[in-house]
Amino acid sequence: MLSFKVCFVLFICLHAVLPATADNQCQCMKVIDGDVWYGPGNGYLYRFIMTYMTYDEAQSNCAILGSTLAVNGPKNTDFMKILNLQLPVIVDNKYWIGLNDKQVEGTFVWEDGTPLINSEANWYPGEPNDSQGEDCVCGNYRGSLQWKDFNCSYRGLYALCERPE
Ligand SMILES: [Ca+2]
Ligand SMILES: [Ca+2]
Repeated sequence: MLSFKVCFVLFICLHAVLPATADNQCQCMKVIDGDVWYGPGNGYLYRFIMTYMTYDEAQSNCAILGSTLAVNGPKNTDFMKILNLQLPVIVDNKYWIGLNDKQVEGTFVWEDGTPLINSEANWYPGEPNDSQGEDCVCGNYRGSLQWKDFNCSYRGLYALCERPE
């Protein structure tokens, strides 16, 4: 009985200390097929690939891991800040997210086929500007967590991959 009470008190304290997660989803790390994935608590897991890639290469590399370029994480800066604490290496680096306007200029679409809506958008000031035909999106320009459109064939960004928990 005593140990039950201790467990219960510990449970309550942990709940008070840890940031709230959506529906008690995993704020943790998981090893899948030998790779470590991080969950910031939004129901998805993330892996950061530190190789300079074009957008298409980043898509392929995420697909090899059974994932896609990040879609749900970049929509919520609070979760991205938690992920940055879990994976500090991403803080200062530029990476592709799963968002582009390849099909129709100015109409950005997520990798899951849904259109970008205004309330999700987190553009760096002055972006997107389609400078010389930029159609693919960087999710962390100048460490701001804000987005910038880049030329899809620019081999100079890392990849942030995402998969469901
Ligand atoms: Ca464009
Ligand atoms: Ca741009």
